[in-house]
Amino acid sequence: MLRYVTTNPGKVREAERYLADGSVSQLNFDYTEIQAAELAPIAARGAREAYREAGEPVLVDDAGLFVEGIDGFPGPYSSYVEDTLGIDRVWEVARSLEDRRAAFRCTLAYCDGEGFAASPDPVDRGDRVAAAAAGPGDANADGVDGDPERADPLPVKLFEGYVPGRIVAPRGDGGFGYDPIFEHDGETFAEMDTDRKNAVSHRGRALEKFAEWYADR
Ligand code: ITT
Ligand code: NA
Repeated sequence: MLRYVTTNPGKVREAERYLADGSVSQLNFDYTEIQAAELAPIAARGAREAYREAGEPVLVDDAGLFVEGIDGFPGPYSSYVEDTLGIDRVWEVARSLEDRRAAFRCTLAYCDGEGFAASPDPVDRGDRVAAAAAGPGDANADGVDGDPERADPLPVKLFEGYVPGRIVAPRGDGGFGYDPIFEHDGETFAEMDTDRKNAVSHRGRALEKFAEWYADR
């Protein structure tokens, strides 16, 4: 059984749409979130820790909101900022910005204790072309320089998704987290139902790639 590692039931609801009925269940495990400028090393390290905890295949989901006009903040600190400032005050900060463009990013990290077939690029970065809001970085670098995690031999496979949008005054009551203040194509994510959000979202894009790989691995 694949375990979807998150404390956030909203993520699981979205993920279930991509994975066969009964093939995945939530592992409510709060893995250590290292400080890093990128989501990939955080997710990769979390996947190794979760796999060692669970002893069965795990998929870690690390996401963040990157606001262009404030250099990609809160990015990897999105969870902390939601808990401390809250989304209404994030909107208050953003409303004073000339440039309210933003992006959600999601990195999925899979670990099952086995190696993976060699591939030229272990991360599918297909939709990262417009990832300017997320800043530079190498998603393949699993761990930062000097990080002892880098030497961890447990293989992890990464999948990424990205969606552009802009920060707006809160609207809608669906979804979770920053959804009410993130508008894509005229609607906030909180105004969309799960299928509609999945069809365009960072998580949906990452899950689509994962599900395809997982089905014929
Ligand atoms: P886990 O780490 O246990 O999975 P979390 O909610 O803290 O739960 P993240 O660190 O990945 O997950 O999320 C960072 C923040 O971004 C957090 O405040 C989430 O509510 C928010 N977030 C993540 N995905 C989101 C989405 O699809 N829509 C809106 N907000 C999202
Ligand atoms: Na988190």
